Amino acid sequence: RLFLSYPQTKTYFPHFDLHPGSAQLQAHGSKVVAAVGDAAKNIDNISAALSKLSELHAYILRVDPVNFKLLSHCLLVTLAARFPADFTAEAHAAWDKFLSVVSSVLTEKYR
Ligand code: HNI
Repeated sequence: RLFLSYPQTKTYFPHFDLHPGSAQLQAHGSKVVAAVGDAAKNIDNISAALSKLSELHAYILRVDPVNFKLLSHCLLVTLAARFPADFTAEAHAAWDKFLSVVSSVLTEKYR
């Protein structure tokens, strides 16, 4: 969804097979979601839980922070589409807040 809705994000993945459902995309999506899971399990200290990833995104990958907002939006839309009954206004607000903390942590080393 990220690459289809916001094609500019593809520039970070020139080495990937970005066709919908590709094995590489599935494997990568699963790593990303596992990291979101780590953040949820360490919700009191997301900064420490994601510190390695924060360094990777800031110093090595140099992903522009705007892209984190785009990905967060795609994650919200996906949750809403897959779990319509659970996606109440409260769940929406909570996920939005949580993903913005995760994004801040992953981009804080840029400063
Ligand atoms: Ni991200 C690699 C998690 C946002 C571009 N990213 C990872 C890895 C995880 C990860 C986990 C794998 C690390 C490893 O193999 O050691 N990325 C996350 C999370 C978010 C995020 C949790 C936000 C919620 N990444 C983004 C965004 C972009 C991005 C917004 C750019 C659009 N990430 C990358 C790239 C890689 C990457 C590029 C390296 C891919 C590869 O394997 O070469």
